[in-house]
Amino acid sequence: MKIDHIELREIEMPLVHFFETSFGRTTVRRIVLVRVDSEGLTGWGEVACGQEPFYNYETPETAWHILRDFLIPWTLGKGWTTAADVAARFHPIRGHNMAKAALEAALWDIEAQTKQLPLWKLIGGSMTEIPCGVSIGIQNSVEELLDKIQRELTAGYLRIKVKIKPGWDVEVIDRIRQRHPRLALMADANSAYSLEDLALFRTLDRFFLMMVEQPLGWDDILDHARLQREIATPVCLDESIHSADDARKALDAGACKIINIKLGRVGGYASARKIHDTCRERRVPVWCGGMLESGIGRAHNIALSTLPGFTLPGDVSASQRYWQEDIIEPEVAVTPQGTIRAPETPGLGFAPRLDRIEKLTRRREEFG
Ligand code: OSB
Ligand code: MG
Repeated sequence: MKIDHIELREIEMPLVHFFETSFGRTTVRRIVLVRVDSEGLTGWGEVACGQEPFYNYETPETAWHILRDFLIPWTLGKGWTTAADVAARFHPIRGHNMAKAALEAALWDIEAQTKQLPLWKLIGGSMTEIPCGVSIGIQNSVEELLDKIQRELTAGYLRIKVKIKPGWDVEVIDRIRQRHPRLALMADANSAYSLEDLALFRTLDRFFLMMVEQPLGWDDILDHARLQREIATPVCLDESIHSADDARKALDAGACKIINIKLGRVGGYASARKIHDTCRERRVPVWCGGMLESGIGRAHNIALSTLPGFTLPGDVSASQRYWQEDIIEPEVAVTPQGTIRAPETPGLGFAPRLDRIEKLTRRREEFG
C-alpha cells in the first residue's frame, strides 16, 4: 500500500434532534473526515471527537493538528504492508486516539479493497448481522423521553440506553420501568457522579438495569472498582478504557463487568481488536459505542461490531435517527428485527457521496 495522497475535510452536519448528555447538548456536529488515496483506491475514516473537549480532550482542531503535523507526514509516500503496521507506527504519540483511528481506519478500508474483502471480514468479523440498541439523550421532559423510547421499540431496537445526570436519574428510570417492566434498559452517566453518590447507585439496583455506563471519573478505574464491589448492577466502562492494557487493569481491579469499545476512543481497529480479545478470553461481553457519527464512522462501527465478542446490542443505529440526509450510499438502515446487516461489497461497503460531502465542507487541506 503506497500512500499517494491524503485529504482532510471538516464538514458540518445538523442533527435531526439535539443530543444531550451530562456534559452538554449537541445540535450540530463538526466532523473531520480523512480521505486516503493509494494506488487507485480510496479509503475513508472519520474523527469521532465532539466539538468541545467534554467527552475526552480531543477536538476537531487538535485532531487536525495531530493529523497534519505528525500522522499524515509519517504515513505519506511510504509503502505499508498492512494497516496494522501503520497503527504500530502511530504508537509513539501519546493519546490523540481519535485522530489516529480516523487515518488508520481509512487504511484498513484500502487494505480490504486490495484484498477484495468486506472490511468486516478482513478484521476477523464473523457476524453477518449485528444487534442494535439506541442511545437516547436527556429530553426536556420525561413524557418526551417515554415517547421516544416507544418509537424506538416500535422500530425494532433491542435495547434502550438513556443518559442520566444528577436531577435526571432515579425518578426517570423509575418511570421507564413502570411503563416497561421487562425492557433491556441501561443508563450512561458520562462521569457525572462520584463515590459520594453510592446510595443513589444502590437505589438504581432496584431497576435491574443491564449496566450503568461510566458513572464516575472519566479517567478513573479505582473508584469504579470500589463502586462495583458495592452494587449489583454491572458497571460498564467507556471513557476510561483506551487500550487493551487499560481493559486488563480494569478487569483485574474489578472496576467493570462489561466494556464499551469505540473505535476512536481506543485508537483504531488494531487496538479495538486487542481489547476485544482480552475481554473474550475472560468471557467479558463487549459492545460497540457511538459518537453521533456520520455514515463513514457509522459504517466503520458496523464492521467492528461483527467481531464475535460483540454479544450485546451496541449504540450503532440507523442514519435517519441522526441525519436528514447521510453522506453515504446506501444509508444505514435497521431491519424490523433490530439488526443491521453487514455489507457484502469490498472495503467499507458504503460509498461516500462526494457531492453531499462537498456541500457540507467548511475547510479542506490536501497532502502529497
Ligand atoms: O457516552 O456513549 C457515549 C454520544 C456522544 C458522546 C458520548 C456518548 C454518546 C452516545 C451516543 O451515547 C451514541 C450514538 O448514538 O452515537
Ligand atoms: Mg458512554
